Amino acid sequence: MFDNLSDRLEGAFKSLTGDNKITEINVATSLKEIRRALVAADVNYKIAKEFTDKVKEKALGTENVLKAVKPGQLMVKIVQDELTELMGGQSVGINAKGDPAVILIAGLQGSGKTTFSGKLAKFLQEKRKQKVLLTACDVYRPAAIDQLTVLAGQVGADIYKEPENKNPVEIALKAIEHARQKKYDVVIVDTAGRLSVDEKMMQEISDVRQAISPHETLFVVDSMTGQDAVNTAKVFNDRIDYDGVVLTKLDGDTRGGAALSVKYTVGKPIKFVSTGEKMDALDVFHPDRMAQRILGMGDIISFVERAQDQFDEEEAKRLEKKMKKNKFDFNDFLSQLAQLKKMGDMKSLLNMIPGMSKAMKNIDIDDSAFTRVEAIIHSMTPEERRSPELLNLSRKKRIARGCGQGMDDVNRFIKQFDQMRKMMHKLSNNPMMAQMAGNFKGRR
Ligand SMILES: Nc1nc2c(ncn2[C@@H]2O[C@H](COP(=O)(O)OP(=O)(O)OP(=O)(O)O)[C@@H](O)[C@H]2O)c(=O)[nH]1
Ligand SMILES: [Mg+2]
Repeated sequence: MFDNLSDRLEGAFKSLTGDNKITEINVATSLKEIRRALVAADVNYKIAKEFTDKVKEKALGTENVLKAVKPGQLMVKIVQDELTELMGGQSVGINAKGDPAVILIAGLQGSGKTTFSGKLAKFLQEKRKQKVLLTACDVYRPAAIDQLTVLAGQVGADIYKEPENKNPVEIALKAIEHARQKKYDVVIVDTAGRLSVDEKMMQEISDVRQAISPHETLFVVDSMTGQDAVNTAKVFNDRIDYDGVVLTKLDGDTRGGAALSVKYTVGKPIKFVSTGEKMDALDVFHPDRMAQRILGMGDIISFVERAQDQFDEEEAKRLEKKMKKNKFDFNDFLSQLAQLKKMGDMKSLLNMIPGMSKAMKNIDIDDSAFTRVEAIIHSMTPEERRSPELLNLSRKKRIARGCGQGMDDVNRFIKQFDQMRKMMHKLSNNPMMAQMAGNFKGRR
Protein backbone atom coordinates (compact mmCIF):
# COMPACT_ATOMS: atom_id res chain seq x y z
CA MET A 1 0.00 0.00 0.00
CA PHE A 2 1.36 3.43 -0.96
CA ASP A 3 4.78 1.95 -1.68
CA ASN A 4 5.88 4.71 -3.95
CA LEU A 5 4.91 7.42 -1.49
CA SER A 6 6.70 5.61 1.32
CA ASP A 7 9.87 5.30 -0.75
CA ARG A 8 9.87 8.90 -1.77
CA LEU A 9 9.28 10.15 1.75
CA GLU A 10 12.09 8.02 3.01
CA GLY A 11 14.29 9.58 0.35
CA ALA A 12 13.23 13.04 1.52
CA PHE A 13 14.61 12.43 5.00
CA LYS A 14 17.95 11.28 3.65
CA SER A 15 18.98 14.79 2.77
CA LEU A 16 19.00 15.56 6.48
CA THR A 17 21.23 12.73 7.62
CA GLY A 18 24.61 13.94 8.69
CA ASP A 19 23.34 17.33 9.79
CA ASN A 20 23.34 18.03 13.48
CA LYS A 21 20.77 20.73 13.58
CA ILE A 22 17.60 21.65 11.78
CA THR A 23 17.98 24.97 9.99
CA GLU A 24 15.95 26.76 7.33
CA ILE A 25 18.54 25.86 4.76
CA ASN A 26 19.06 22.17 5.32
CA VAL A 27 15.38 21.53 5.89
CA ALA A 28 14.40 23.18 2.61
CA THR A 29 15.55 20.32 0.38
CA SER A 30 13.77 17.83 2.55
CA LEU A 31 10.55 19.81 2.47
CA LYS A 32 10.67 20.13 -1.29
CA GLU A 33 11.07 16.38 -1.61
CA ILE A 34 8.16 15.76 0.75
CA ARG A 35 5.98 18.10 -1.26
CA ARG A 36 6.91 16.36 -4.49
CA ALA A 37 6.23 12.98 -2.93
CA LEU A 38 2.75 14.07 -1.93
CA VAL A 39 1.96 15.55 -5.32
CA ALA A 40 3.20 12.36 -6.98
CA ALA A 41 0.81 10.45 -4.72
CA ASP A 42 -1.97 12.51 -6.29
CA VAL A 43 -2.41 14.94 -3.42
CA ASN A 44 -3.55 18.35 -4.58
CA TYR A 45 -0.68 20.88 -4.72
CA LYS A 46 -2.33 23.32 -2.35
CA ILE A 47 -2.75 20.63 0.31
CA ALA A 48 0.82 19.46 -0.20
CA LYS A 49 2.13 23.00 0.15
CA GLU A 50 0.15 23.67 3.30
CA PHE A 51 1.36 20.37 4.67
CA THR A 52 5.04 21.15 4.19
CA ASP A 53 4.56 24.66 5.57
CA LYS A 54 3.25 23.15 8.77
CA VAL A 55 6.06 20.63 8.93
CA LYS A 56 8.58 23.43 8.43
CA GLU A 57 7.10 25.52 11.20
CA LYS A 58 7.20 22.61 13.60
CA ALA A 59 10.67 21.51 12.58
CA LEU A 60 12.16 24.95 13.13
CA GLY A 61 10.20 25.39 16.34
CA THR A 62 11.50 22.25 17.96
CA GLU A 63 15.11 23.06 17.16
CA ASN A 64 17.52 21.93 19.84
CA VAL A 65 14.85 20.73 22.19
CA LEU A 66 15.86 17.13 21.98
CA LYS A 67 19.57 16.68 22.12
CA ALA A 68 19.46 12.96 21.60
CA VAL A 69 17.50 13.17 18.36
CA LYS A 70 19.00 13.82 14.96
CA PRO A 71 17.22 16.20 12.56
CA GLY A 72 16.31 13.43 10.13
CA GLN A 73 14.69 11.44 12.90
CA LEU A 74 12.85 14.43 14.23
CA MET A 75 11.51 15.19 10.76
CA VAL A 76 10.17 11.66 10.43
CA LYS A 77 8.26 12.10 13.65
CA ILE A 78 6.93 15.54 12.68
CA VAL A 79 5.83 14.28 9.26
CA GLN A 80 4.10 11.33 10.83
CA ASP A 81 2.23 13.57 13.24
CA GLU A 82 1.19 15.88 10.43
CA LEU A 83 0.07 12.99 8.21
CA THR A 84 -2.07 11.78 11.09
CA GLU A 85 -3.55 15.25 11.47
CA LEU A 86 -4.19 15.53 7.73
CA MET A 87 -6.15 12.30 7.76
CA GLY A 88 -8.33 13.48 10.60
CA GLY A 89 -6.27 12.91 13.74
CA GLN A 90 -8.67 10.73 15.64
CA SER A 91 -10.39 7.59 14.48
CA VAL A 92 -14.14 8.18 14.15
CA GLY A 93 -16.49 5.24 14.65
CA ILE A 94 -19.86 4.72 13.01
CA ASN A 95 -23.17 5.27 14.66
CA ALA A 96 -24.91 1.91 14.63
CA LYS A 97 -27.25 2.51 17.56
CA GLY A 98 -30.94 2.81 16.89
CA ASP A 99 -34.17 0.95 16.92
CA PRO A 100 -33.08 -0.26 14.42
CA ALA A 101 -30.03 1.74 13.36
CA VAL A 102 -30.22 2.53 9.66
CA ILE A 103 -27.03 2.74 7.61
CA LEU A 104 -27.21 4.01 4.05
CA ILE A 105 -24.46 3.09 1.59
CA ALA A 106 -23.91 5.36 -1.40
CA GLY A 107 -21.31 5.87 -4.09
CA LEU A 108 -20.19 5.60 -7.70
CA GLN A 109 -20.71 2.56 -9.90
CA GLY A 110 -18.37 -0.27 -9.08
CA SER A 111 -16.79 1.52 -6.11
CA GLY A 112 -17.38 -1.46 -3.83
CA LYS A 113 -20.67 -0.63 -2.10
CA THR A 114 -22.20 -4.08 -2.21
CA THR A 115 -18.98 -5.76 -1.13
CA PHE A 116 -18.64 -3.26 1.71
CA SER A 117 -22.27 -3.79 2.79
CA GLY A 118 -21.50 -7.48 3.26
CA LYS A 119 -18.30 -6.72 5.15
CA LEU A 120 -20.01 -4.21 7.40
CA ALA A 121 -22.74 -6.74 8.23
CA LYS A 122 -20.06 -9.23 9.22
CA PHE A 123 -18.19 -6.60 11.23
CA LEU A 124 -21.26 -5.50 13.20
CA GLN A 125 -22.39 -9.05 13.86
CA GLU A 126 -19.02 -10.26 15.01
CA LYS A 127 -17.54 -7.22 16.71
CA ARG A 128 -20.67 -5.67 18.12
CA LYS A 129 -22.92 -8.69 18.38
CA GLN A 130 -25.67 -6.91 16.46
CA LYS A 131 -28.35 -8.57 14.38
CA VAL A 132 -28.12 -7.18 10.86
CA LEU A 133 -30.60 -7.00 7.99
CA LEU A 134 -29.08 -6.27 4.57
CA THR A 135 -31.41 -4.48 2.16
CA ALA A 136 -31.15 -4.66 -1.62
CA CYS A 137 -32.10 -1.26 -3.04
CA ASP A 138 -30.20 -1.50 -6.33
CA VAL A 139 -33.16 -1.93 -8.65
CA TYR A 140 -31.21 -1.32 -11.84
CA ARG A 141 -28.43 -3.86 -12.27
CA PRO A 142 -30.07 -7.27 -12.88
CA ALA A 143 -27.59 -9.28 -10.81
CA ALA A 144 -27.37 -6.78 -7.97
CA ILE A 145 -29.89 -8.52 -5.73
CA ASP A 146 -28.32 -11.92 -6.31
CA GLN A 147 -24.88 -10.53 -5.48
CA LEU A 148 -26.08 -9.19 -2.14
CA THR A 149 -27.95 -12.42 -1.46
CA VAL A 150 -24.75 -14.43 -1.93
CA LEU A 151 -22.77 -12.09 0.32
CA ALA A 152 -25.48 -12.18 3.00
CA GLY A 153 -25.25 -15.96 2.93
CA GLN A 154 -21.48 -15.81 3.29
CA VAL A 155 -21.55 -13.59 6.35
CA GLY A 156 -24.63 -15.16 7.89
CA ALA A 157 -26.82 -12.06 7.75
CA ASP A 158 -30.45 -11.89 6.64
CA ILE A 159 -31.51 -10.01 3.55
CA TYR A 160 -34.59 -8.01 2.63
CA LYS A 161 -35.43 -7.90 -1.08
CA GLU A 162 -38.38 -7.23 -3.41
CA PRO A 163 -37.32 -8.32 -6.91
CA GLU A 164 -40.51 -6.94 -8.48
CA ASN A 165 -40.37 -3.53 -6.83
CA LYS A 166 -38.53 -0.80 -8.74
CA ASN A 167 -38.86 1.90 -6.10
CA PRO A 168 -35.83 2.08 -3.80
CA VAL A 169 -37.51 4.47 -1.34
CA GLU A 170 -40.38 2.03 -0.83
CA ILE A 171 -38.11 -0.98 -0.47
CA ALA A 172 -35.94 0.78 2.11
CA LEU A 173 -38.94 1.93 4.16
CA LYS A 174 -40.47 -1.54 4.17
CA ALA A 175 -37.16 -3.11 5.13
CA ILE A 176 -36.88 -0.79 8.12
CA GLU A 177 -40.43 -1.59 9.20
CA HIS A 178 -39.70 -5.30 8.84
CA ALA A 179 -36.51 -4.88 10.89
CA ARG A 180 -38.40 -3.05 13.62
CA GLN A 181 -40.94 -5.85 13.91
CA LYS A 182 -38.37 -8.61 13.81
CA LYS A 183 -36.09 -6.78 16.25
CA TYR A 184 -33.04 -6.34 14.09
CA ASP A 185 -30.40 -3.99 15.53
CA VAL A 186 -29.13 -2.63 12.23
CA VAL A 187 -30.45 -2.22 8.67
CA ILE A 188 -27.81 -1.73 5.98
CA VAL A 189 -29.22 -0.23 2.80
CA ASP A 190 -27.16 -1.06 -0.32
CA THR A 191 -27.98 1.29 -3.20
CA ALA A 192 -27.28 1.41 -6.90
CA GLY A 193 -24.10 3.00 -8.17
CA ARG A 194 -24.51 6.40 -9.75
CA LEU A 195 -22.53 9.07 -11.50
CA SER A 196 -22.55 12.45 -9.87
CA VAL A 197 -23.46 14.03 -13.21
CA ASP A 198 -26.61 11.89 -13.49
CA GLU A 199 -29.17 14.24 -12.00
CA LYS A 200 -32.00 11.70 -11.87
CA MET A 201 -29.89 9.21 -9.96
CA MET A 202 -28.51 11.85 -7.61
CA GLN A 203 -32.05 12.96 -6.84
CA GLU A 204 -32.96 9.35 -6.13
CA ILE A 205 -30.26 8.83 -3.49
CA SER A 206 -31.17 12.16 -1.96
CA ASP A 207 -34.83 11.03 -1.80
CA VAL A 208 -33.90 7.73 -0.21
CA ARG A 209 -31.88 9.53 2.41
CA GLN A 210 -34.68 11.98 3.11
CA ALA A 211 -37.25 9.20 3.44
CA ILE A 212 -35.35 6.91 5.77
CA SER A 213 -33.32 9.48 7.81
CA PRO A 214 -30.39 7.11 8.31
CA HIS A 215 -28.38 7.13 11.54
CA GLU A 216 -25.31 6.87 9.39
CA THR A 217 -24.71 7.57 5.73
CA LEU A 218 -21.46 6.25 4.29
CA PHE A 219 -19.91 7.24 1.00
CA VAL A 220 -17.92 4.45 -0.63
CA VAL A 221 -15.09 5.48 -2.91
CA ASP A 222 -12.49 3.60 -4.89
CA SER A 223 -9.09 4.82 -3.68
CA MET A 224 -7.47 3.95 -7.02
CA THR A 225 -9.13 6.99 -8.56
CA GLY A 226 -7.01 9.47 -6.57
CA GLN A 227 -8.00 13.12 -6.89
CA ASP A 228 -11.07 12.17 -8.89
CA ALA A 229 -12.23 10.25 -5.85
CA VAL A 230 -11.87 13.35 -3.75
CA ASN A 231 -13.79 15.47 -6.24
CA THR A 232 -16.68 13.02 -6.41
CA ALA A 233 -16.65 12.75 -2.64
CA LYS A 234 -17.20 16.48 -2.52
CA VAL A 235 -20.08 16.46 -5.01
CA PHE A 236 -21.84 13.65 -3.14
CA ASN A 237 -21.33 15.37 0.16
CA ASP A 238 -22.90 18.58 -1.11
CA ARG A 239 -25.90 16.50 -2.11
CA ILE A 240 -26.39 14.01 0.70
CA ASP A 241 -24.22 15.34 3.53
CA TYR A 242 -22.91 11.93 4.52
CA ASP A 243 -21.22 11.08 7.82
CA GLY A 244 -18.14 9.28 6.69
CA VAL A 245 -16.12 7.83 3.88
CA VAL A 246 -15.22 4.23 3.09
CA LEU A 247 -12.07 3.87 1.01
CA THR A 248 -11.96 0.67 -1.01
CA LYS A 249 -9.33 -1.22 -2.99
CA LEU A 250 -6.46 -0.09 -0.85
CA ASP A 251 -4.93 -3.47 -1.58
CA GLY A 252 -4.40 -2.43 -5.17
CA ASP A 253 -1.84 -0.19 -6.75
CA THR A 254 -3.22 2.97 -5.19
CA ARG A 255 -1.07 6.01 -4.74
CA GLY A 256 -2.60 7.33 -1.57
CA GLY A 257 -3.94 10.70 -2.67
CA ALA A 258 -7.54 9.94 -1.76
CA ALA A 259 -6.69 8.68 1.71
CA LEU A 260 -4.54 11.72 2.36
CA SER A 261 -6.79 14.46 1.11
CA VAL A 262 -10.43 13.46 1.45
CA LYS A 263 -10.74 14.63 5.05
CA TYR A 264 -9.09 17.94 4.24
CA THR A 265 -11.20 18.58 1.14
CA VAL A 266 -14.60 17.32 2.21
CA GLY A 267 -14.32 17.67 5.97
CA LYS A 268 -15.71 14.18 6.56
CA PRO A 269 -13.69 11.43 8.22
CA ILE A 270 -12.64 8.17 6.63
CA LYS A 271 -14.28 5.50 8.78
CA PHE A 272 -13.34 2.23 7.11
CA VAL A 273 -10.86 0.98 4.57
CA SER A 274 -11.42 -2.02 2.39
CA THR A 275 -8.40 -4.07 1.40
CA GLY A 276 -9.66 -6.98 -0.68
CA GLU A 277 -12.59 -8.88 -2.08
CA LYS A 278 -12.99 -11.27 0.84
CA MET A 279 -15.52 -10.49 3.53
CA ASP A 280 -12.92 -10.05 6.26
CA ALA A 281 -10.82 -7.55 4.30
CA LEU A 282 -12.13 -4.56 6.23
CA ASP A 283 -10.33 -2.29 8.69
CA VAL A 284 -11.54 0.48 10.92
CA PHE A 285 -9.60 3.53 9.81
CA HIS A 286 -7.02 4.92 12.24
CA PRO A 287 -5.21 8.01 10.95
CA ASP A 288 -2.20 7.39 13.19
CA ARG A 289 -1.76 3.80 12.11
CA MET A 290 -2.15 4.75 8.49
CA ALA A 291 0.50 7.45 8.86
CA GLN A 292 2.76 4.91 10.48
CA ARG A 293 2.20 2.51 7.62
CA ILE A 294 2.90 5.16 5.04
CA LEU A 295 6.19 6.09 6.64
CA GLY A 296 7.06 2.56 7.58
CA MET A 297 9.61 3.79 10.07
CA GLY A 298 8.19 2.49 13.29
CA ASP A 299 11.51 2.13 15.06
CA ILE A 300 12.57 5.72 14.42
CA ILE A 301 9.25 6.97 15.70
CA SER A 302 9.44 5.03 18.92
CA PHE A 303 13.02 6.17 19.36
CA VAL A 304 11.99 9.82 19.08
CA GLU A 305 9.13 9.23 21.47
CA ARG A 306 11.50 7.69 23.97
CA ALA A 307 13.82 10.65 23.58
CA GLN A 308 10.91 12.99 24.18
CA ASP A 309 10.25 11.09 27.35
CA GLN A 310 13.85 11.42 28.31
CA PHE A 311 13.50 15.14 27.94
CA ASP A 312 10.84 15.14 30.60
CA GLU A 313 12.98 12.83 32.60
CA GLU A 314 15.84 15.33 32.67
CA GLU A 315 13.47 17.93 34.03
CA ALA A 316 12.23 15.42 36.57
CA LYS A 317 15.79 14.74 37.68
CA ARG A 318 16.48 18.41 38.11
CA LEU A 319 13.41 18.72 40.27
CA GLU A 320 14.33 15.69 42.25
CA LYS A 321 17.63 17.29 43.15
CA LYS A 322 15.86 20.42 44.29
CA MET A 323 13.45 18.38 46.35
CA LYS A 324 16.29 16.58 48.03
CA LYS A 325 17.79 19.89 49.09
CA ASN A 326 14.37 21.19 50.04
CA LYS A 327 14.75 23.89 47.40
CA PHE A 328 11.58 23.24 45.41
CA ASP A 329 10.16 26.73 44.97
CA PHE A 330 7.19 28.55 43.46
CA ASN A 331 8.95 28.85 40.10
CA ASP A 332 9.28 25.08 39.92
CA PHE A 333 5.68 24.83 40.87
CA LEU A 334 4.71 27.20 38.06
CA SER A 335 6.74 25.36 35.47
CA GLN A 336 5.10 22.15 36.61
CA LEU A 337 1.69 23.70 36.22
CA ALA A 338 2.59 24.87 32.73
CA GLN A 339 3.72 21.37 31.78
CA LEU A 340 0.60 19.87 33.27
CA LYS A 341 -1.56 22.14 31.22
CA LYS A 342 0.35 21.34 28.06
CA MET A 343 -0.19 17.66 28.61
CA GLY A 344 -3.80 18.18 29.42
CA ASP A 345 -3.85 15.66 32.16
CA MET A 346 -2.47 15.80 35.58
CA LYS A 347 -1.72 12.20 36.34
CA SER A 348 0.90 11.60 33.67
CA LEU A 349 3.09 14.38 34.90
CA LEU A 350 2.63 13.66 38.57
CA ASN A 351 3.69 10.12 37.93
CA MET A 352 6.89 11.29 36.31
CA ILE A 353 8.12 13.04 39.39
CA PRO A 354 9.20 10.71 42.14
CA GLY A 355 7.21 11.41 45.23
CA MET A 356 4.95 13.95 43.57
CA SER A 357 1.93 11.74 43.17
CA LYS A 358 2.07 10.67 46.79
CA ALA A 359 2.67 14.16 48.04
CA MET A 360 -0.18 15.62 46.06
CA LYS A 361 -2.65 12.89 46.81
CA ASN A 362 -4.61 14.86 49.37
CA ILE A 363 -4.40 18.14 47.57
CA ASP A 364 -7.43 18.75 45.49
CA ILE A 365 -6.60 20.67 42.31
CA ASP A 366 -9.12 21.13 39.56
CA ASP A 367 -8.64 23.33 36.51
CA SER A 368 -9.99 26.53 37.97
CA ALA A 369 -7.80 25.98 41.00
CA PHE A 370 -4.86 25.97 38.59
CA THR A 371 -5.73 29.45 37.47
CA ARG A 372 -6.24 30.73 41.01
CA VAL A 373 -2.97 29.25 42.16
CA GLU A 374 -1.14 30.76 39.21
CA ALA A 375 -2.60 34.16 39.99
CA ILE A 376 -1.33 33.90 43.55
CA ILE A 377 2.19 33.00 42.41
CA HIS A 378 2.19 35.72 39.78
CA SER A 379 1.51 38.27 42.49
CA MET A 380 4.69 37.30 44.29
CA THR A 381 8.00 39.05 43.73
CA PRO A 382 10.74 37.02 42.01
CA GLU A 383 12.50 36.81 45.33
CA GLU A 384 9.46 35.41 47.08
CA ARG A 385 9.03 32.83 44.36
CA ARG A 386 12.55 31.62 44.88
CA SER A 387 12.35 31.66 48.67
CA PRO A 388 8.93 30.67 49.94
CA GLU A 389 10.07 31.13 53.55
CA LEU A 390 10.05 34.93 53.04
CA LEU A 391 6.27 35.03 53.05
CA ASN A 392 5.20 36.81 56.22
CA LEU A 393 1.85 38.35 57.05
CA SER A 394 2.34 41.69 55.30
CA ARG A 395 3.69 40.03 52.16
CA LYS A 396 0.73 37.67 52.12
CA LYS A 397 -1.64 40.61 52.45
CA ARG A 398 0.00 42.30 49.48
CA ILE A 399 -0.23 39.12 47.44
CA ALA A 400 -3.90 38.67 48.28
CA ARG A 401 -4.60 42.21 47.13
CA GLY A 402 -2.55 41.69 44.00
CA CYS A 403 -4.36 38.60 42.83
CA GLY A 404 -7.79 39.66 43.99
CA GLN A 405 -8.27 36.71 46.29
CA GLY A 406 -8.96 36.47 49.99
CA MET A 407 -6.32 36.01 52.68
CA ASP A 408 -7.87 32.62 53.34
CA ASP A 409 -7.15 31.47 49.80
CA VAL A 410 -3.58 32.72 49.89
CA ASN A 411 -2.95 31.19 53.29
CA ARG A 412 -4.45 27.90 52.28
CA PHE A 413 -2.36 27.63 49.14
CA ILE A 414 0.88 28.56 50.89
CA LYS A 415 0.17 26.06 53.62
CA GLN A 416 -0.50 23.34 51.08
CA PHE A 417 2.63 24.26 49.22
CA ASP A 418 4.66 23.99 52.45
CA GLN A 419 3.18 20.62 53.23
CA MET A 420 3.87 19.41 49.73
CA ARG A 421 7.41 20.65 49.85
CA LYS A 422 8.07 18.94 53.17
CA MET A 423 6.60 15.73 51.93
CA MET A 424 8.65 15.86 48.75
CA HIS A 425 11.78 16.51 50.73
CA LYS A 426 11.09 13.60 53.02
CA LEU A 427 10.20 11.24 50.22
CA SER A 428 13.10 12.19 47.99
CA ASN A 429 15.56 11.40 50.78
CA ASN A 430 13.95 8.09 51.48
CA PRO A 431 16.02 5.13 50.15
CA MET A 432 12.87 3.40 48.94
CA MET A 433 11.94 6.44 46.90
CA ALA A 434 15.43 6.58 45.45
CA GLN A 435 14.93 3.05 44.25
CA MET A 436 11.61 3.97 42.74
CA ALA A 437 13.26 6.82 40.95
CA GLY A 438 15.70 4.28 39.54
CA ASN A 439 12.81 2.22 38.25
CA PHE A 440 11.31 5.31 36.81
CA LYS A 441 14.31 5.64 34.52
CA GLY A 442 13.34 2.44 32.79
CA ARG A 443 9.79 3.55 32.25
CA ARG A 444 8.08 2.65 28.95
N1 LIG B 1 -9.27 -5.68 -4.66
C1 LIG B 1 -10.39 -5.22 -4.16
N2 LIG B 1 -11.53 -5.39 -4.84
C2 LIG B 1 -12.68 -4.92 -4.33
C3 LIG B 1 -12.70 -4.27 -3.07
N3 LIG B 1 -13.99 -3.91 -2.81
C4 LIG B 1 -14.71 -4.34 -3.87
N4 LIG B 1 -13.94 -4.95 -4.77
C5 LIG B 1 -14.31 -5.51 -6.07
O1 LIG B 1 -14.76 -4.47 -6.90
C6 LIG B 1 -15.82 -4.91 -7.73
C7 LIG B 1 -17.04 -4.02 -7.53
O2 LIG B 1 -17.52 -4.21 -6.23
P1 LIG B 1 -19.04 -4.05 -5.82
O3 LIG B 1 -19.11 -4.25 -4.34
O4 LIG B 1 -19.90 -4.87 -6.67
O5 LIG B 1 -19.22 -2.53 -6.15
P2 LIG B 1 -20.57 -1.68 -6.15
O6 LIG B 1 -20.22 -0.32 -5.74
O7 LIG B 1 -21.62 -2.37 -5.38
O8 LIG B 1 -20.92 -1.71 -7.71
P3 LIG B 1 -22.33 -1.30 -8.37
O9 LIG B 1 -23.40 -1.81 -7.51
O10 LIG B 1 -22.29 -1.94 -9.72
O11 LIG B 1 -22.32 0.18 -8.47
C8 LIG B 1 -16.06 -6.35 -7.37
O12 LIG B 1 -15.38 -7.17 -8.26
C9 LIG B 1 -15.46 -6.46 -5.97
O13 LIG B 1 -15.03 -7.77 -5.71
C10 LIG B 1 -11.46 -4.10 -2.37
O14 LIG B 1 -11.36 -3.51 -1.28
N5 LIG B 1 -10.35 -4.61 -2.96
MG1 LIG C 1 -23.55 -2.89 -5.88
